[in-house]
Amino acid sequence: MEEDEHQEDGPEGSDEEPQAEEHVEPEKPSIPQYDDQTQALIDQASTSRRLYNEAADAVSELSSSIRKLEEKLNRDHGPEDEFVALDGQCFEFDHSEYTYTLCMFARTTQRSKSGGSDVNLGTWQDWKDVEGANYATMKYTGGLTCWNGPARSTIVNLSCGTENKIVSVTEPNKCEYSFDFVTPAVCYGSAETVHTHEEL
Ligand code: MAN
Repeated sequence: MEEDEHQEDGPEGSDEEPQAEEHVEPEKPSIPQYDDQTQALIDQASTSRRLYNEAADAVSELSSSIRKLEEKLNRDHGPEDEFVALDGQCFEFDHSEYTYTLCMFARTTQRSKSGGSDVNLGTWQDWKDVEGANYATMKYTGGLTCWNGPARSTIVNLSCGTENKIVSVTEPNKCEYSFDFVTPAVCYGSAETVHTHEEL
């Protein structure tokens, strides 16, 4: 007891030091300590929240794939679906100044060889009705708007060829592009042959 008293009676200023140490303690309440049962519930909630977010992300990705597949299913791929295999395929054409790209049923682009990003020359709109030659011309519209001009657009003329390939790109009018594309998909037989196929 005496010793205790001595300590207390001792340098009173030294009492302040332990108090100063105690001041560090208020930081502790910022990391709340829960009883085991509450902590278990918190952990369970965190896990559930993480699993929910992962599932929601997966649903969102699947919805996006379903939407894209539905769009693809609803697209007009020709009277015998002969263009379905081309849907989504991309082809490039090397021009002196630009590299042109055609992504079938999606978009056309132009990229300058001196740098810069892709310029949208149009997104898939529809087939261009040409009497006697349906499914021979594709329209891509609503591309990047030209300075003092229209939104860029592209016409893609299809003709029979042994491989899928862009054979020429021109700009007949400012910001109106014309691609010539050859493909086996338009190497139709005679109308009779097509008819016979339908009967089979
Ligand atoms: C760029 C290219 C050309 C186009 C002009 C219009 O240079 O996209 O094809 O004619 O812009 O300003």
